[in-house]
Amino acid sequence: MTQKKQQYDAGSITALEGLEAVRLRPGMYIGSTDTKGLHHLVWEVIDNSIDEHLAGHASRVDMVIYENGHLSVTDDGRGIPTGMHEKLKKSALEVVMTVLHAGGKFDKDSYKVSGGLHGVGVSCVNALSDYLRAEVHREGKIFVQEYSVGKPTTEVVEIGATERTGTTIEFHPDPTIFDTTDFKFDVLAARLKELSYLNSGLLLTLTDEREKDEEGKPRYEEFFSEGGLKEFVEHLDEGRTPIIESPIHVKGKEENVEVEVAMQYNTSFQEHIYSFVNNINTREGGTHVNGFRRAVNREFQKYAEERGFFKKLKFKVSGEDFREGLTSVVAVKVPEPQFKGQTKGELGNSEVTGVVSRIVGSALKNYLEENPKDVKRIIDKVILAATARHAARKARELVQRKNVLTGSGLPGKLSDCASKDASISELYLVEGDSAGGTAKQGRDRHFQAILPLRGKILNVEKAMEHKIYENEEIKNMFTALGVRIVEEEGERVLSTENLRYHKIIIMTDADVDGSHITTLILTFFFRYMLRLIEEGYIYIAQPPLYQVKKGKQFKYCWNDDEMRNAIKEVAGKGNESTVKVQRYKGLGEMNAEQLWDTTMNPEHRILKQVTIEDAVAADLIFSKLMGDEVAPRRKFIEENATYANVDI
Ligand code: 0RA
Repeated sequence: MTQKKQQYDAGSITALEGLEAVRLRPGMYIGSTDTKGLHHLVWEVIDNSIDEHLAGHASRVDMVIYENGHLSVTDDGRGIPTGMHEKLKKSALEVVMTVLHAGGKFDKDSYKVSGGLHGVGVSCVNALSDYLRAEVHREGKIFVQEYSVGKPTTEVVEIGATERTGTTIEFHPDPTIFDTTDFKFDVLAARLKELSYLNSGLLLTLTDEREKDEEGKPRYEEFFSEGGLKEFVEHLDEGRTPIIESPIHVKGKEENVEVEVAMQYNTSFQEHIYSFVNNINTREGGTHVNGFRRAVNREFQKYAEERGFFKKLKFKVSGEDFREGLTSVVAVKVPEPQFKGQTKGELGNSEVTGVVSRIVGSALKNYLEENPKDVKRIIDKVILAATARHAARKARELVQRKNVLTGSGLPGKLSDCASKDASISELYLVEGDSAGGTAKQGRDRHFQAILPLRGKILNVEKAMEHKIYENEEIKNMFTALGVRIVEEEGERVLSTENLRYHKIIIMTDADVDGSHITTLILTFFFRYMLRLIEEGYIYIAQPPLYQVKKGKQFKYCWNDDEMRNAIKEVAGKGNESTVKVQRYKGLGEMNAEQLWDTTMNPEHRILKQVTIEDAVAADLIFSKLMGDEVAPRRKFIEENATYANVDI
């Protein structure tokens, strides 16, 4: 007995050293300890269940958030093996849960994720949880083991009989490690939805016991897709008008690399490619995306040229033209993926380019031959795109050349700041000339510049590109910011080398029109200057909604709660009725001093930084709000009424 115990301890020591490192430097393993890192734990746990599905053994995954803040993931796979691990003299279950990088699978055929942030293993989750419980249904028996901060607190015990197989991991994140331990329903639901498209046939469910309806039923959602990526593309294009009957769907496998692609052409002018490797979003693309683009360009070019469709054009049709208005999802499964790039969001495996290009190429060839009507519509659109791009380039060159020629080249409407140091300089984009005037008086001219925009700026979601460069407000934004669009290897990129301000602040009225204008400006940044959002340069100013005033005393309030409190404070208890409340509907109702105090003074103002937390979600919102289809826009505005009804 004593000997056995010693062995147990000796075995645990190496394991604990590994997991101790995880607790010491959690950021190295899960990215961060904020809400993003917290949810990373969940992705890590579901990844294992998804792997069971990919190996052909699991058909559903159920996630539950409990009232006490625990979260569990249950699958109906084979169950983690519980037998003795020969070398370590411990249950395999304990090895998987307590040894760093032991992983789940011992077989080489599975598509495990190496590099990137996923794939650090469920033992990391264990190390970062103050409580974890693993329950395995296997070979007719139920086995359970519990842990705390990565260490077993019980042996593996058999607690009963069962007719099913599968694994449940229930855990509670360690609050001494994480800034927050509050799981977000929407974040989890968005990922489960995405996973359902990426793994057709797999049922995923989410139950939130923290939120109950009148009958006491917890909040519950199911995610299931029969059509997989085809349905994913249809979902992404909900707000757009398709031009071909149904998405083109390609599936194939070569040399252990599985490829699935779905693509749809719509009447918009943008290209949207969402790409995944082993279910993980590769935001920066990579070799799989290159292979896809190569195939699309090659097959369409060949098809159109063989039939003489481009004979009359006086300019070359470029790769971009074949992909205008194209929404696609490219998903590959690669046994040993290598991730590159700043955020490890780019696939590096060079062999994947050829595989994707061949599989997509041969499927497209067939499609082109078998669907002449749809293809005709696509080719017409390509020709239109090429023509428009030709016109746009001329318009853009004209605008950009003018800047260089006319000295400072700055727009007449810009009230520039004195500082030439971009890192401290701010540009306020202000709705209307009158608010612009107030802002100009109120600002600190040393570092704050003002550019008034006239009314509603052009809706770039609906406009052709060359129209954009003809638009006065948009031209002014380009020149004031000092950015240019340049072509590199046939692709357009935003050059921010000469960016003149590191804070670009959208300041509009706190009413429906104001938020519409903010959305229009954001759509412009999203489509044409995405880099500025990605690099964190775009902000939204938050003017106050009320001023509560009595005599010489006053307070600014940003919401109704603050306003009610301020009334009590300013008027004194029992004196509420004699107080004056001013509701600000427009920036114009504030004088220069008030605007400085509340909205522009860096010491008091509230700025909301615009981030792209989830490009897929953001994009969906933009196309719904700005696209052709009215119904999804109305639905979105209704569902997000708080966004639209600041105007009481
Ligand atoms: C190791 C080997 C096998 C399955 C698993 C691990 C496994 C791990 C997890 C984690 C969550 N759910 C899971 N389901 C299975 C294969 C076992 C066999 O060959 O029967």
